[in-house]
Amino acid sequence: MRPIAALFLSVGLFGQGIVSTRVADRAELASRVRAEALHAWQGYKAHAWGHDELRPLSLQPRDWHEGSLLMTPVDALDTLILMGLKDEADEARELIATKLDLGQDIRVKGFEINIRILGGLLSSYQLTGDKRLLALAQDLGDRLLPLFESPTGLPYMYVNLKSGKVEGAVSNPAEIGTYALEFGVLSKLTGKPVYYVKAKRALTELFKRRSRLGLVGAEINVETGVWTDRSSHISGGIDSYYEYLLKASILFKDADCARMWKASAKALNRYVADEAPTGLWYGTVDMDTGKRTATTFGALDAFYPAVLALSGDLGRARRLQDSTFKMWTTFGIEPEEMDYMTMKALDKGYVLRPEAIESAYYLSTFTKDPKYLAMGRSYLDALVSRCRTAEAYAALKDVSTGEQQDQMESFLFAETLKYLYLLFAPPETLDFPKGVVFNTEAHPFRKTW
Ligand code: DMJ
Repeated sequence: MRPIAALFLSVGLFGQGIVSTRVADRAELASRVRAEALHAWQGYKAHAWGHDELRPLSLQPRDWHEGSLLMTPVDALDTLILMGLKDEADEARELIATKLDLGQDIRVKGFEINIRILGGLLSSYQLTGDKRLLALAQDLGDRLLPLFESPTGLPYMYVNLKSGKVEGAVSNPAEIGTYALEFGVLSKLTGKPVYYVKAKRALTELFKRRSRLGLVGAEINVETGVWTDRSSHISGGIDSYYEYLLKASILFKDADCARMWKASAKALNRYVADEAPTGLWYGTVDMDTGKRTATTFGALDAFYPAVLALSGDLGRARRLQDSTFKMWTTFGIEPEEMDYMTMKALDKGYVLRPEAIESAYYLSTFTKDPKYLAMGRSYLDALVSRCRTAEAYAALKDVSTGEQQDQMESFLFAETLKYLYLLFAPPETLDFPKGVVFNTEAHPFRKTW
């Protein structure tokens, strides 16, 4: 790793008094993150090898379904590669190529399997050239296709990987609109347009059903196309629909997606954004009237500064990131959800989510402002002091008491530690933003076409 000069960064941001602090150089921070990733990986390997996840407190394996889909290895593989953990990456790749069984008689959530497994297989294929990963990706893409066979073209929520039987007619924009990147890359790499055609149709059918104000709701029936929950926000359940409109426009130079993104961003800024005394936030409104119905914001919403930065709106991106950092520092680590008027937590859990870190990485990349490196260091310190366990990393049940929970989601590897590492690592580690678009699980897709 290239040694980088030590930096003087401002911490104690946001009126707490600017304190000039000498921060260890970026290379040292990157190698700290790498060591933490290795620590958690070794815990997974020792106690849950071949399973979806490790339970970090009881040191027992956990599978999402009856059989394992190797959730952690698939999600972690490109991170191990980018961190230069070659032996670990090779071992994970071999496990996936020889043991991943996609034909199991299990009902899976299309969204999760798409972003974690299909996304992970495709990005790791692009990084390694291992054709076995592409073959698995195509097999999985084919098994997910029945999801789109609804009367509207909006995908169902669940599919049985063996029989193709679909279930879950009531879905939401995120679970409907988060296929275009993975399916688009699969189309590019296999030469079969069907994947992108279906995924893009889902995006356009959803966009078509926006309200007069240009907003989407929180729940829709994919068979009737009727909204069943008309509240509108950027949080979980809607979030990555917006993200994929923008990212598909960039990755595939798709002018329709660009148009849909621009119209959506405008409506969000007009109705959902909230200039509160505590800063700029995005809350919840009624999709038809624009009337504010909630002033909540949480760990998941913290993805939006990254999206704003990618879209070129650095002003809003910076301000929203200041708010999300305030959310983080108010509690020492971010809660799942809080009220931004009172700054009181409504859901005190922290499940090792990456979004605040992801946004710091984007803002650091686009602005080169060292403030975002200082933020990154705060995130790293909090993660290590609160979530590190003897053998891995654990979620928090309560950010105020620090009580840990027996859960380590695979996105700790795929996203949280990857974005932290990339924030400090030499920029040439990945050709972002020029040659790379990340899927919503932080799997980097390279524009090889
Ligand atoms: C990830 O699985 C993805 O980022 C998804 O879009 C929403 N959130 C989790 C991580 O918080």
